[in-house]
Amino acid sequence: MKALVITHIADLDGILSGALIMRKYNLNKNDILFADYNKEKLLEIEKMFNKKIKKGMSLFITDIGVNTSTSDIFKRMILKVKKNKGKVFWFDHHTWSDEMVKKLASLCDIAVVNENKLFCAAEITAKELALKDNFTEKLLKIVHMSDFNIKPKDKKIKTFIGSYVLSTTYYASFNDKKRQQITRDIAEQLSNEVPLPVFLVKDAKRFERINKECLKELPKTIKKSGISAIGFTKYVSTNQACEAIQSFANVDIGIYVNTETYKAHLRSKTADCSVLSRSFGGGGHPHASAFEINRKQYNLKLKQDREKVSNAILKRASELL
Ligand SMILES: [Mn+2]
Repeated sequence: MKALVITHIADLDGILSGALIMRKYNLNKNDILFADYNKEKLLEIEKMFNKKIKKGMSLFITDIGVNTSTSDIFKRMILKVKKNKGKVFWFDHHTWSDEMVKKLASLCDIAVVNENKLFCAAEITAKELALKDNFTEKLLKIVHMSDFNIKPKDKKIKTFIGSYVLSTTYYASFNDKKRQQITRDIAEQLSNEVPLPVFLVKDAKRFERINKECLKELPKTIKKSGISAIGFTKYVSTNQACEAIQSFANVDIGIYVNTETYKAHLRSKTADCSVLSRSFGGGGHPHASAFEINRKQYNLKLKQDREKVSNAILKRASELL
């Protein structure tokens, strides 16, 4: 089958979902487009998609949810595939609004979407493609722990997940083109049954020291209001940063703003933080979600702008949650 894949760039779940489809249908690494929730970046992906789409080509979208700012872009791409007599498959496990299900999932040939408490995107993808080999099974167990933030007991698995978290966090600071390329390289290795590429381990090690230092910067930036607290730093793994904020401020919702990528990452123990993320044009799960800070509006290098951002987010949080 001729196919294109649009999958999530940020973590192992998205990358593996793409790699599984790549292996099943013998795709080239350039047939995978790594995307995010950002509208401008998704418009770039659409341009790449438009260059690649051919008659009879199918489209797989994996590990990506949709929000009101990106839904029209996805709709255009889906309709284009259908017009070219291709099929569209969407495998996701993030929270979808009823409106988006109606607008987009209904256009797909197969859509396994919306919040899924049991399976992450790679698991759904493997199931739908009937991939049951040892390599896939083994890796799915790891990606499941990684995506659901389950701490592994096995030390080797812990290091394995840690390498992916550190390296993908590092690659998030690359420019778009370089990040796209290196993520495709990871997918290619995974599709060739190499679970842990050598360059990725090296990059993770190189990044580990920076990660530790930036994590130390976090506590002095934390601001708290009600059940939420927010902190600013960069080059830190998302879960680690949010957990540090939650425990430091003793709150339910930890909000980590990455001053490099302008992304706000939310983690909560009880409250549904995805409501807050969606209100800012982002998305995710009830206890793990994210949204983008407007670069044109704020300069996160400036203290006064960081304060404006924290105030706006904490205010909205106290209104919604
Ligand atoms: Mn995922």
